[in-house]
Amino acid sequence: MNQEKEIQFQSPRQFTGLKLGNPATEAAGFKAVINSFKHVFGAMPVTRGFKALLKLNQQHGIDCPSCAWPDPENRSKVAEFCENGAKAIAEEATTRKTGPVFFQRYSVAELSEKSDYWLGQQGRLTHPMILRNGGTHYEKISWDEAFQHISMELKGLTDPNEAIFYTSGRTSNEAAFLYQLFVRQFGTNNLPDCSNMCHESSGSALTETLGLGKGSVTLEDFNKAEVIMILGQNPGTNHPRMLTALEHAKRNGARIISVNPLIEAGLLAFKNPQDFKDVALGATSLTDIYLQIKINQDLPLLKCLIKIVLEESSKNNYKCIDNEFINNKTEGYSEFIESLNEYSINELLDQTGLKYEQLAEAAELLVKHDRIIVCWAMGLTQHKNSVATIKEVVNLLLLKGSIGKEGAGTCPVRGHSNVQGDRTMGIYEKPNEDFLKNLDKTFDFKAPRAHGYDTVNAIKAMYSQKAKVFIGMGGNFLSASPDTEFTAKALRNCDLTVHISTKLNRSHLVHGKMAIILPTLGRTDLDLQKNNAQFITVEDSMGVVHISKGVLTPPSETLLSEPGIICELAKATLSGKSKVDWDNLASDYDEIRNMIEKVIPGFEHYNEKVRQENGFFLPNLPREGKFGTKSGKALFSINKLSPISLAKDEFLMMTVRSHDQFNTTIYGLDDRYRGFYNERRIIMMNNEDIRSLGLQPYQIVDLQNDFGGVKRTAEYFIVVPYNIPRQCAATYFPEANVLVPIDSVALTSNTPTSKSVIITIKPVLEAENIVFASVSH
Ligand SMILES: Nc1nc2c(c(=O)[nH]1)N[C@H]1C(S)=C(S)[C@@H](COP(=O)(O)OP(=O)(O)OC[C@H]3O[C@@H](n4cnc5c(=O)[nH]c(N)nc54)[C@H](O)[C@@H]3O)O[C@H]1N2
Ligand SMILES: Nc1nc2c(c(=O)[nH]1)N[C@H]1C(S)=C(S)[C@@H](COP(=O)(O)OP(=O)(O)OC[C@H]3O[C@@H](n4cnc5c(=O)[nH]c(N)nc54)[C@H](O)[C@@H]3O)O[C@H]1N2
Ligand SMILES: [Mo]
Repeated sequence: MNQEKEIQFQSPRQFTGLKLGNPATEAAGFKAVINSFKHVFGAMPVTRGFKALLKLNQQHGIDCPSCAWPDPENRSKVAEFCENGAKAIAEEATTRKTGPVFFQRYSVAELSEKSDYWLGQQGRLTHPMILRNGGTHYEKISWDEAFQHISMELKGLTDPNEAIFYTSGRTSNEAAFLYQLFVRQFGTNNLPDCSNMCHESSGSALTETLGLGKGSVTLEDFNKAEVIMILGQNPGTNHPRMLTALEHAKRNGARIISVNPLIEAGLLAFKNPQDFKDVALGATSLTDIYLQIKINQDLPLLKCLIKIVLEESSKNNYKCIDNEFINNKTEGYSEFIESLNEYSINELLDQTGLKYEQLAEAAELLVKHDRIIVCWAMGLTQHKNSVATIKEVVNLLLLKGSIGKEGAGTCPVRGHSNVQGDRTMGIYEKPNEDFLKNLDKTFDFKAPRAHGYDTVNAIKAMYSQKAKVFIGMGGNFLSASPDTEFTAKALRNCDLTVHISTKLNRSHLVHGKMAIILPTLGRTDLDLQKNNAQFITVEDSMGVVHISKGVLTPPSETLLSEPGIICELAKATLSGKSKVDWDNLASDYDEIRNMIEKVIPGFEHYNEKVRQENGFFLPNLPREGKFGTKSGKALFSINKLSPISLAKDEFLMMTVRSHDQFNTTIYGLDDRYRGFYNERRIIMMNNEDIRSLGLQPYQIVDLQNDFGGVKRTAEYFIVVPYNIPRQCAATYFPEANVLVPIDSVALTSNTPTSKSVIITIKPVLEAENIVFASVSH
């Protein structure tokens, strides 16, 4: 057999044939519609495809499993989805399958040699599969056997803290609540989740300053905003339905300031394929002021803007800052103002790479208006000083009194469709005492109090063999995590790795001594329990809880739902020790929601309220201009600059998403808006940098770094000239994750610094000759 083959931790380091186009200057339009249909109908029969698309984001229909952008109340009855939502549907609702025969055909090592794209294209998982200790192939087992294996391993641990229970943000409120209940009854708070790698910095910064780790705006605020700032976010690709909100805002007179090292098409203009005006008259232009900043210089930029605003307002008796708000609702203002004296405008400006005039223009908008929304995503959260940067966003808004009033506030744009809900349900390694007390009382047990591992600490615990069992509720832990080689070794140290998944991914192939795959229903699948169709609920980026109900025939009758799997696991593992009626919960999700209502504030009359037309809003104090901090005031904070100094040959690299992927799921090989086709192993560089390094466009290079005494290399990338500031570079995630050091994390939030990776670039030579990639136009 194939025992001697090695398991590959990454997609093959081979080129697929780069084709070059031009970067787009607007997003969506008919190309997006055509692409949607191409993906959906390429993966399933036409009737199935239409059935899914017509239910997507409709009231009580399927909540799109792509991003967490909220649904408008007056939604389109036929097409309330975007190109990338359609791709997510194609990916999940595909009629292709990876059943037991597929796993007989390929050994695990052989599968690991395939690309991430290929793995995803093989289709839905249909049966529980086991890879036995020393085995080469996954084999089919029964559900009962699978649960027995897992529970035996869990019960055999000397300490419950030797097990890790990861969650990806697609898990429903119901499944998340049951999962954390099971895990805490088992005896640990080891509940890391994808949020640790995502918006954790936002949560940390907002909780500290405003007392709630969530954004304050609603969709309605976009219609009333005067200024919208968008930092570190690429909505054209990652939150396309946000463009409709921006379009409406523009029509109502809002001005948009975008801050990004790349000129992203979706920030420039939007051609709404559903809007008659756009189709007839052309795209709506979005950004008014584009600040093409250097990577991770948002903190100096914000300080600079604040200083200019203060300077301007000193000329008119400080009328353009909100003195009443500052006096009544905030703390720490004078210390904050004083701390700004440490920096001069020129010095701050210098770090951003921008010109004074550009900033002055942006500052003028901030001086004149106070209905200001600030949106941000991964470009702000995945740096060492991310929490400081986001706290500075809060400073700016507090100065203007722009929190808790119409058309204004914080808008961290969440990623996974229920990542915010999962945290609300208690998927958190550092749960608060009130939540635990409610759990204890409701379920008559004592939940563990010691904090558990977050994602980075979970990887380290597995690496050092302090943790021995890994269970993943969705996600692709290996490929999403930093430092691929390190994480792979960590997973391979485990006695058991288990994945509850819809699709095959690399985390199934880089496994512990024993590995189990538990296939589950996805969002689009009809979920029948005791012949009754169930729905699940999710919380969007703005704190609206609503229903999602699958309608499609599942890929196999064997599949269990996520709540079903958790209940069986809990019964097998906790045996007589749990007083929870797991069977009752799994057979009727209303029962789960009744329990959630007892434990978590804001869910009173859950079953009733969620059945209302548009679901319901969770309580949000900052939205009402109130703050859940100790003093009840919003806090100004002092955020020191901590500039990264680069050597002459070093670059600051950000790892970003292409237009054709959902995190580690690769839908295709194009990045249409940026003008790259059929290739992912590229590094975007400034032309001047290419020249000064003595490199040439389209030559092949290795990317390297040396952090904490460990040398890391990402092999075979094609140098492509691109419009990006000097000494900045961009590659795609997950190909470049090998370079993100496990110890390089954001202060406080412990989020890997996936957007601030220091690298050097080394030409690949053959017989001392430069090697070029073949490129076509
Ligand atoms: N189709 C699709 N949708 C998705 C996802 C997906 O992969 N595909 N992923 C989902 C998830 S989990 C998430 S978290 C979100 C991610 O959504 P985004 O945060 O939009 O995703 P990224 O590609 O990581 O893009 C980061 C953006 O920040 C910019 N940037 C990088 N560094 C800096 C910086 O230092 N400063 C500034 N100002 N900008 C910077 C980059 O140029 C890029 O435009 O999208 C969600 N939606
Ligand atoms: N370098 C770098 N690394 C990053 C990032 C970055 O920008 N740069 N971004 C980070 C961010 S923001 C995030 S959120 C993480 C994402 O990390 P994860 O959430 O762990 O990764 P995904 O790729 O979203 O997970 C995809 C897998 O989820 C499974 N799945 C899909 N739908 C379902 C479902 O309904 N139920 C179940 N049980 N399983 C399902 C499928 O098997 C699929 O293969 O990655 C992080 N890693
Ligand atoms: Mo994310």
